[in-house]
This record gives sequence, C-alpha cells and structure tokens, in this order.
Amino acid sequence: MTPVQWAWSTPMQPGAIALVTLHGEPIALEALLAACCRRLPTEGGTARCHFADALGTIDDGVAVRASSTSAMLMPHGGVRIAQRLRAWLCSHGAIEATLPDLALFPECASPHAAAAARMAGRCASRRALELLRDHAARVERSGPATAADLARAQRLRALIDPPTVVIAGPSNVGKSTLTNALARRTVSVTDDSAGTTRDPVPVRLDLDGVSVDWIDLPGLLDAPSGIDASAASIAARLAANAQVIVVATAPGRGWPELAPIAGATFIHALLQADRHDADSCSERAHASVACSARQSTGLHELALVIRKALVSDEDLADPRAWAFDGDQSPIVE
Ligand SMILES: Nc1nc2c(ncn2[C@@H]2O[C@H](COP(=O)(O)OP(=O)(O)OP(=O)(O)O)[C@@H](O)[C@H]2O)c(=O)[nH]1
Ligand SMILES: [Mg+2]
Repeated sequence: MTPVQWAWSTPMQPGAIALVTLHGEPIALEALLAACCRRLPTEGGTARCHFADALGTIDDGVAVRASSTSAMLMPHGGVRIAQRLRAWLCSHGAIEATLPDLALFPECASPHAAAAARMAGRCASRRALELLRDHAARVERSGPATAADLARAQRLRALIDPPTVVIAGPSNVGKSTLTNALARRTVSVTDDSAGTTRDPVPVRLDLDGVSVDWIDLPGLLDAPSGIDASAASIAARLAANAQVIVVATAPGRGWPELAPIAGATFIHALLQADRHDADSCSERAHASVACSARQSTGLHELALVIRKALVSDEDLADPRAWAFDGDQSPIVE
C-alpha cells in the first residue's frame, strides 16, 4: 500500500483553524481516517475526528472526504497542535510532501485553476484576485509563457509578499498623523512637539488593493546624537530595503536631501495641505501629491501613486496569464 501523502494548506503560523490535505489511494486514505474518525466520512461528507498521542489528546477537529483520493483534516490552528499533528501523521505512516495543486484543491476543474487557487491563498494583495479569477482561461488564450510574461511576473511579485514602504521627512510635519489616517486607527503616537516618533512604527496597509508593510520613521534631525543617532541609523537601514520611500514635508519645512537608493521609487508628499500657505509654498512645485490627514484629502491620491509605483496599471490590465510559477511552461491540457 502506497503511503498517504499530506501537506499543510494553511501556513505554519498561529491561526483559528489549520488545514491538512491528505492525498492517496482510497484504501490507504481510509486506514488513516479510521485512525482518527470513529465514523468514516463518506465522499463529499464530513466527520468528527480526534487526535491523541502519548501525551494525551492533541485536538478534536473535522475530517472532510473531498474525493476518493483526497481528504482534509481541520484541527485548531495552534502551532503546538500543528507540531504534534505532524508527528501523529508521521507515526501513522503518512509522508509530508509537496502535493500537486489539484490534490490540494480537488474542487478545481483543471490544474491551472488549482494553481490559481494556491496563489489566491498565497498572495497578500487583493489586486491579485483580479488576475487569478480567470487564470485558467487566460492560460488557454495566452499559450506558453514568453520572456515578457516572465518579466511581468517578476514585477507582479509585489502582489505576493507585501513590499516595504517607508515615510521619511523632517520632524513634526505630520508623518505619524498621516500613517494613522491611512491605517484608520491609531498605530503611531502624534504630538505637537518635534521628535515624537523615536522608533520605526510598522503597520500593514492596503493601498489601492496592494498590501504593503508601511513604516513610519522617526523625523530626520539635522545633527542627531546619542539615542537619536541610533534611531536614525535603524531608519536608514529600513529605508535602504524599501521599494518606495515617501518623502514627506510640510509648508515651509523644505524637502530633505536623501541619498538615492537603488531600485527604490521616491514619492514626494506635501503634508498639512489644509494650511492656508500650502498652495503658495515653495515645496508645492516638487510634490507629486498634497495631502491633509486632518481633512482626509489627498489620501486616495497618495495610495494610488504608491500603488502605481509598486504595480503598474499596464501590468494589472495585461490580459495575458500571470506566469507566477516562473519559467515552468504552462501545462498543455
Ligand atoms: N494642519 C494640519 N496639521 C497637521 C496635519 N497632520 C499633522 N498635523 C500636525 O502636525 C504636528 C505633528 O504631527 P505628527 O504626526 O506627530 O508629526 P511627525 O512628522 O510624525 O513628527 P515626528 O514623529 O516628530 O517626526 C501635530 O501638531 C499635528 O496636529 C494636517 O493634516 N494638517
Ligand atoms: Mg511621528
């Protein structure tokens, strides 16, 4: 009897429910399910399951028999439960493996649709769904991936793992107030006095459908010393790894001179645009966007400019299939 193969369908991180997909011959699958279910689930049906090891109960969960050759186990998603369940599966002869997409998503009609379902679970950005929704039909229309498709797929990686966006600028221009306005909650302390933000404050933001790891940096000081110098060097390191640097200032505060960073896009944002001197100030001409966190204006424009710098309109509108698996030529069905 060939052993059952299994894989996590959820990441090995704390979560409410973990999902394990099992794939194998019906007889092997049934033997494994019998070890945890008092009543075997019928095809398309569910059953309660119970896992125990030498330490006692691991967890109770639900087993689903998706097809004759695949099933899913759904225990709670604690990391310790996942570790013990992995050992339980191993002790029952199941082998952890990379399962084909169709084994992970048996409800999908084709390998391409299943690959798209895998990516939908992997991508942090909701914009990815626009490209994945009709992926199988796109592959059929597009044919094998071209060099241009692979270059586009490289750029579209920004939809998979959130890129880093930092906001940098002089102290007290409103960087943290803007951060809170974009997050729609208080994540960063704001104050009338300069030097309020001492440590970088990270927050995951959705900017026009693209998830980013936004970092509110401490204000740039002319001659930082001591603890401010340490904070500045941490901020510089974070900025060096960012894909987008939002350079922020306020009327009358001037634009800071930042050293160019390879591969990063600099976007100049004039903050406090509600002030009476905002339109006439010398900083205005060099700003790509003007925003007022206080009056919630210009926030959408800023999100749009950043999103376009990360993922272009052209790449999103391209009707060809997203070659997310690199140079693996699409399978001809
Ligand atoms: N008029 C106006 N004032 C604002 C706006 N946003 C922030 N401010 C004011 O600007 C001051 C500084 O705000 P912060 O958000 O703490 O500024 P910061 O750039 O994060 O400051 P540091 O952390 O010290 O670098 C506060 O007094 C805010 O009320 C805005 O949109 N309009
Ligand atoms: Mg601040």
